[in-house]
Amino acid sequence: MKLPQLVAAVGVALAAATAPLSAAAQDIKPRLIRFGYGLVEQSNQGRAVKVFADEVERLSGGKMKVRAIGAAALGSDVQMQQALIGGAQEMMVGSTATLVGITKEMAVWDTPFLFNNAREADLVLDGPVGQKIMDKLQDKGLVGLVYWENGFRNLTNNKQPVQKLEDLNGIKLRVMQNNVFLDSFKTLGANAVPLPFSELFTALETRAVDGQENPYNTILSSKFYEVQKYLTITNHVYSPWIVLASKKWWDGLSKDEKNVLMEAAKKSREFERKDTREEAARALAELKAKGMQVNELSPAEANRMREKLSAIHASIANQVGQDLWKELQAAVAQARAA
Ligand code: TK8
Repeated sequence: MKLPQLVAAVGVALAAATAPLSAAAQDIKPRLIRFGYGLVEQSNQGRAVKVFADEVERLSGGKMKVRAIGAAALGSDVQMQQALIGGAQEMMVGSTATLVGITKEMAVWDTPFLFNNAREADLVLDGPVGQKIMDKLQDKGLVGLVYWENGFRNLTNNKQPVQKLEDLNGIKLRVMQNNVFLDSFKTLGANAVPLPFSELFTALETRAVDGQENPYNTILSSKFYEVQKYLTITNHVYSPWIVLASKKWWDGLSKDEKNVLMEAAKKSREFERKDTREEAARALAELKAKGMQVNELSPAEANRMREKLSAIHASIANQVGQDLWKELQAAVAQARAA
């Protein structure tokens, strides 16, 4: 072989090795994936599900199709989790907080003031501790693919501006269905009521509850500003979302099909976090423009709240086990120093 021929031959071989296997050559069957989520289509959650769906279709050469069903039309987070476990639904995205009844270790993500910023959250969630907790779902019939950002949560209510801890007294506050959230807000003096997200707007509208807490993005996309007057910037906890598959269904997929879903999930995570952060950065101004009265806590009051909430750390550690709790604290410290 002459040198130019050799170069050409090596070039062809390299191209073959690095080109993605064409979808047609892979072990991919026609599949319909019912993917449920709780927020509306025009939300950060809805936009990212769309990215996931498009990516699955593209990577599978159109063989795998995602039917995205938002606005809790397939049920609340908890109902969808059960449908996944039973194999009646293939995929969903929802709060890790609503999984605590299934996998108790998920409670670590509900630790108040665990992360100071999104960078720390990304490092810990995408690192070994995040993976370890995600893997625990498998014993319960669920497969976790990736974490998305729900975001830092802030408080809204319809009674009075919350300027100090005592202002929470007597406020009937909807919380996610999990004991850490329940304990957190009881500790702060609120009358905490667990309710599925799918019932929240109506509960606020009919004044069955006075308030709730969620990231700016959700307060905006779910139009809570229509039924809530006061917003207090608390950033009391960072909530992840998690993309889940039914294990019953997942176990029947080929390696190539699993790869398509994993790749698409990673792509959607990248998109979702960026999109969510961009939206959060402008959402507060929009909520003000919609008429919400916004206040920040004074540093002294923010500290009082923080201190009160540290009282529940011990019970979270007990619930998830001291070893995991220590691992988590070490991972956070490492992320903070990075
Ligand atoms: C959407 C929920 C929501 C969560 C909540 O299904 O329940 O307040 O923040 O994002 O998962």
